[in-house]
Amino acid sequence: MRIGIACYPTYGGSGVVASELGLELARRGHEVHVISYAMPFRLQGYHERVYYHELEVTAYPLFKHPPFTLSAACKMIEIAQLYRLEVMHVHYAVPWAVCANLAREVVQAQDGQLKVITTLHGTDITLVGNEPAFFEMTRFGIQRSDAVTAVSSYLEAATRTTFGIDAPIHVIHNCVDSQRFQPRSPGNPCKRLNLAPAGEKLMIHVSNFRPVKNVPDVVKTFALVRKELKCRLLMVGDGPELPAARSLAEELGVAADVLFLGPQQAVEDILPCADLFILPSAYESFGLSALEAMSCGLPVIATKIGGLSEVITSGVDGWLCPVGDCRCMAQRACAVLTDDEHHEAMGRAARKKAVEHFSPDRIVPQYEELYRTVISTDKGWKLVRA
Ligand code: GMT
Repeated sequence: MRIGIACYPTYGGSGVVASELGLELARRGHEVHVISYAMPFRLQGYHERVYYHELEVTAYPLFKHPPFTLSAACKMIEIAQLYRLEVMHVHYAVPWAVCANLAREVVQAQDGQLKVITTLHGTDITLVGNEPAFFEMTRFGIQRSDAVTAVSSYLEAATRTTFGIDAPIHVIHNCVDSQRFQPRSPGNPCKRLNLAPAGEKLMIHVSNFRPVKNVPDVVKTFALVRKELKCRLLMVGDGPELPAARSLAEELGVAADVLFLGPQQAVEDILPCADLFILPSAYESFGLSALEAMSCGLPVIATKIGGLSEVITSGVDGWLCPVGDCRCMAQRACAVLTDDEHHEAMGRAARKKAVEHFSPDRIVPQYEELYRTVISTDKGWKLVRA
């Protein structure tokens, strides 16, 4: 198939999922055309059958706000026509779903064919898309897509409730490449000497440091854990809450043991060095960063919110605590980090879950099947049943 993929390029789950999916589809022989306004970071390098098309937003003195949505739709039209794309698969509803619907209208008006698939990732429904400024257009983009997928059952239900949608929304979980995200082992060693010079345990948090991630709770939980055992915290990523996290670490007297590593291209090189992943989000539709950690054999301490319970089984491969309950997260973390047998069992279960339930071989064919169904269906997504 000839597939277009549009996504955000920045450090964020939707761009990662879109890029990894594109690479997997190309490996399976499909031709993949990725549209974004910068090279998505997980797409770097040369990959056979993957083509990147940069979208430029025209500036003009008259425009206080350059019309990004129109430029994106025009780029989709250009690429769809040039490469005879069959499907435009957009990741994150705002504004990509609307752009793709516009592009399809134009392509069809010129006697072409293009099907639109929208994958909902989370904040496009729960935070951004339901803002009054975007609500109606988000609903329109979703309703008019030929097929819609959500990355968790939780998000599917939330979309129905928020937007009053009754047509099918296909739940397709995210996946992780377990070959790349491997546990620490003699074959995949990790230089812990600088990270944990005194043999400390290592907790790790990876995110884009947005308010929804509850970054202060990472630091607060760590401060509680550190009172009980020798431990350090690795903070990977960048975003608006980073300066506050630094200040809080100072304030709580743990700054010397918190290492801010910045955004990292290859998080799979750092994750295996750590012992425990922490994700105290106020909301999380899936938690891809947690899944990547689990694939590296790390138990996860997270919040009982959104789709996280579809990824983490509390008490088996991690623990889920109420949002904001740092004491609960710290107690669980201490229990896991001070009992080697328990830690090893949870790490093994985490890896097993990632490999058995969330492998690309299990997930990507679900997208391929959806593409085939949508391409061969004339009347659009209302005929496509989950
Ligand atoms: O997590 C973020 O802040 C980024 C955001 C995105 O769309 O780029 O992530 C969302 O999509 C990820 C991939 O499907 C999910 O794993 C994340 O849970 C989801 N984030 C939230 O729901 C906050």
